[in-house]
Amino acid sequence: MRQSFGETRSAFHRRHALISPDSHERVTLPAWPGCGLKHLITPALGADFSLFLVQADADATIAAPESGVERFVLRQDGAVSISIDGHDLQTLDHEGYAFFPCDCEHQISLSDGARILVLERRYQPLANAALPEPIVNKISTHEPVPMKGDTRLMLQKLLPSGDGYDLEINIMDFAPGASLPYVETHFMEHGLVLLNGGGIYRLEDNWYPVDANDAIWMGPYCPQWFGAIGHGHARYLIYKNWNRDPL
Ligand code: UGY
Ligand code: MN
Repeated sequence: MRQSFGETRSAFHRRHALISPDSHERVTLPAWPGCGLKHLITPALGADFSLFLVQADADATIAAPESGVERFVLRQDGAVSISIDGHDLQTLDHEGYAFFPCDCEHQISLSDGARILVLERRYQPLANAALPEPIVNKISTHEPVPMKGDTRLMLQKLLPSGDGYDLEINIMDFAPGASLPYVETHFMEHGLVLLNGGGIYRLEDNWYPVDANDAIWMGPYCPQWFGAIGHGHARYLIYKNWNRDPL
């Protein structure tokens, strides 16, 4: 989508934000040597997580985050491999992803130019629930299932649903003309990245045209609805905090 001079589609409100690529800001961080980072969603907005894009400017090796932080990584481009607990490197290929529970010793190896999407948040432990297992997989291994019986709106859950997991990361695929069945409002929050296609996103009382590579933060109780318009499918990756009592 073209921007006029001095304008942006990015918008920041109390319960939501739309972050369009024209307003990405590149930074470096000590924990990501040799990489440029573009933070899309951070706790500074009010979110309980960070969602950011990473591009390696040289071959880079990245260590696990600080204790208590869980991490999800989706390969976007280039050579990306991971090692867990000192085991052999495993390569992430097309739409490959990895989930590292908190305190899971691991390394991410990125070749020069490789790109990944990263989500990190502080784990919410649950008494008597074992820590979740690390996962290395790819999106295409999950059979899409219709959401609420509508075959024009397909869902893939990338993480298992055991008690140890305190988050969901899903892929939602909308056929042209499909929409969410109602305006959702819930206590969970979302981080969303549009992977393909576009449509209209309702966030609180605003309606936004959205396109591939846009990111959205939906805070708790943000009224939300999406309708896919255009010729192709619209498809997004969506995080939500999950499986934990809101008290
Ligand atoms: O899982 C969800 O809450 C999802 N249906 N929300 C959304 O797509 N905005
Ligand atoms: Mn929702």
